[in-house]
Amino acid sequence: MLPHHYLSSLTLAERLYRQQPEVAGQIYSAEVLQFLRDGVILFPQVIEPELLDRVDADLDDLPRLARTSLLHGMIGIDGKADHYDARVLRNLSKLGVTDLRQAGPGLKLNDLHRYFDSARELAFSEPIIRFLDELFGSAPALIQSLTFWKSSEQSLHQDFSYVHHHSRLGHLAAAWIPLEDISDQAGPLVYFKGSHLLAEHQFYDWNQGGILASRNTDPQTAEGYGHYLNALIDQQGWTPSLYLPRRGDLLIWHGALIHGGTAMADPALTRRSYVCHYTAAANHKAMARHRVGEGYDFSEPPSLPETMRPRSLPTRLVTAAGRRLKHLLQRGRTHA
Ligand SMILES: O=C(O)CCC(=O)C(=O)O
Repeated sequence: MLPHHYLSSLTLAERLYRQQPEVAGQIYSAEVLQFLRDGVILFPQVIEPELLDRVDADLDDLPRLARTSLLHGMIGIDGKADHYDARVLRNLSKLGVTDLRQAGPGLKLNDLHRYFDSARELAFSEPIIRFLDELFGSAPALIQSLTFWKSSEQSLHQDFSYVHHHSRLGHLAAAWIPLEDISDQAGPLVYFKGSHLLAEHQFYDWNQGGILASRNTDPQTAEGYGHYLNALIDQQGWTPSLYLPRRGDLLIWHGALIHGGTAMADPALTRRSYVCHYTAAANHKAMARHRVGEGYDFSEPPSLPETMRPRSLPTRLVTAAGRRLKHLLQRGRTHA
């Protein structure tokens, strides 16, 4: 994938904004125009507190669910070897972590929307869907959701190099939803306004001009990416913004915005957040399969943790027979 492929896959809104901003100005809402200019937009207090309470209650169950082999998480997201061992949360103990809520920075749980209705509803909250629908010009679809306990401490990056499970790479945006008020000591999200409007010569060369990162990339190239972005930021004079939201706020960023997780000043502080990546549903093969309200979910049909899985037929027969026997005995007692 070369820079010009990326640029030709941008949303119509962005292509218009780049080429004829005055025409775009007459078509799109103030929110979308601000997003096209800055690469980011904040919506204060738009997420319903009751929904966040339900997410909290479900997350309280996680230590129990983490014993199953199905719940996936990641540690060391800048590519440390631990990452692969801890992909299945049961393996967290290999890293000396017994309660995942106590894990250090870098732990992210993948796709909790597949386990919890609350997380699914949060990913498809109305303010997110309404905004992305206008931006993409078609219904948005969820690519993945990530749940963080603490700062990711992830170095600066642009999502499109890593999140490319969709056909039109330029149709990519993410929502950052705080699950609590975020302290400046907890390693907040940092981003650089305007850094999403890359020109063709400003993309990092991952491999022969290609713009996608790969697990097999040699470590020097991966390290060079951070240096490259920092040099570009200096050269362009982009300044960092820290995101210090309150529970109920929402931030949406562009798939090419330079951002990362800052270092935790106080390692004891949590920075609970829910981060969802979206693309446009248009042209996606799986689109008809997983409709959720006005949006779409690209993930596989939900796989359930062991504790919530349907039981085998013999187990169900034995349980049903036991229930029937109990019922008969109770009836016998009332008739006696
Ligand atoms: O919240 C963070 O620390 C970073 C999240 C992030 O960079 C991402 O999901 O792309």
